Amino acid sequence: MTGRLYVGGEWRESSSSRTYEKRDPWRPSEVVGVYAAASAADAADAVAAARLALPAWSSLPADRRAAIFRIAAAALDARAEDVARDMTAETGKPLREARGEAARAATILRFAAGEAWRPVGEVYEPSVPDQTLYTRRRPVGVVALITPWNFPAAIPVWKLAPALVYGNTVVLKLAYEAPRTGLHLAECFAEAGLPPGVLNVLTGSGSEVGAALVGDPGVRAISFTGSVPVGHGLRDEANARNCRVQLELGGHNPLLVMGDAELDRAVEAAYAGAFWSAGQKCTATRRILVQDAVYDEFRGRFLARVAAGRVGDPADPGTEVGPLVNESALRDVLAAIERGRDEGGTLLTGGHRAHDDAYLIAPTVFEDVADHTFLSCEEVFGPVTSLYRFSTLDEGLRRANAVEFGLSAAIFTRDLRTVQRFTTEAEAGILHVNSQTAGADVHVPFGGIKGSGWGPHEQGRAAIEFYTELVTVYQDAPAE
Ligand code: UN1
Repeated sequence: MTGRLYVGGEWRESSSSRTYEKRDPWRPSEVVGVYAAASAADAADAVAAARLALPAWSSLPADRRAAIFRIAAAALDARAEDVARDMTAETGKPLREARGEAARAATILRFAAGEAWRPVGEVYEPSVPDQTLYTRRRPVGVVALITPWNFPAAIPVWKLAPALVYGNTVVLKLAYEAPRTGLHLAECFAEAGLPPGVLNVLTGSGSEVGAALVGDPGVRAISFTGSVPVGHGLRDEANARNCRVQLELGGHNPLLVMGDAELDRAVEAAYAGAFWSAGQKCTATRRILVQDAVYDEFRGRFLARVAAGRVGDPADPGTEVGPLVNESALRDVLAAIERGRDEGGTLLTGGHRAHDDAYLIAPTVFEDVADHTFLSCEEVFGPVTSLYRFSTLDEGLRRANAVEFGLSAAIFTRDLRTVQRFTTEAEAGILHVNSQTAGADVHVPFGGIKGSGWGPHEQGRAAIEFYTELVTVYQDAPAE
């Protein structure tokens, strides 16, 4: 498989002619594709193409934009199985999750098509006669989208769909580790007849292409999902030139299991939250806090569930936990596990590489991890979670909240007063009552508080905030 850049409606090589090989995390000796390594010059060309396309696209009636989205969604549905298989081959995401994600990407496009019909302003009572006083949301201009490999279909789409529907033009930087999945999206839009330059798609390294986009004065807004240090660096540089920035960063998401919880459901949710996608979600469950009365029972059932889990080849539709994305991720996660042990954590299961070739780590569960130590505070992007024992709801909430991050949090309980306290006091942007910490419906806002994000939330109606500029119009009628 080979892939090129999509710039100004044309498929082309990198201006530097450089390419890179993408390997399969399950069979690292196998090259699954060769992709263009875009240069800073390609990034500049993509921004120029997006600027050129902006006036015509932003003045196109919304129903015409929406029509293109509906065709692109159908094109994506038609190739959903290929998208899923390519996603599995290049990132190691288990096929069962990859299939769900491919379908979700098409659903996001259909939701966005509907958004094209919604109001983009409000009318107010005037304060003088013969005046019409209203607001209008207008496109921001050229937006750059810098996307991660862990949701290589859903995240590019949930950024590009609102960006385009509100009349912006886009330069999409795909994750280095997931080029093929994202190129499917570009192909679907090309098939759907999107005008040249409205969506430009680049593959290659973040340090080169991402950096060029951040510094390009033609880029008016940047939406980024990824790591904290990269996000903060990008924000500081872009904000200094008055470029809008939206960041989706990490999480350290707690799951609270109360004494009255439905334990079987809580166990399933803990397993899925901690280990699906090999824990490589910013919404993954990093801490499982269990109330005294049910701690031992929960611990036993959870460890049994982990032992029964299907770990292995991600292309097998029965596999629940596959490999990590690459060798450096494997090394980082193994080092974090080592550090967890050094700092006094007890390893209950897992903790080791589980395959000679594949970047597979056995689902790993710790206990006795002190609250202030590395594993309890820092995001380890892998299949690693820890169990904590607590007694009162006050204590549980206080400890759940005692991290820098605030992306998602979950609780299992049947008690309404407990739910009320949780939804009022849990410090996270996404709260789950009796469901796992991960997951994001297409039509509701998604985003964190505290150190998990920056700027307005993504998805649903909330996306309009970031991708439009609000202007207020005082429109006085001329005298007769
Ligand atoms: C989900 O939980 O389905 O990168 C979505 C991430 C988040 C998206 C999570 N921005 O993991």
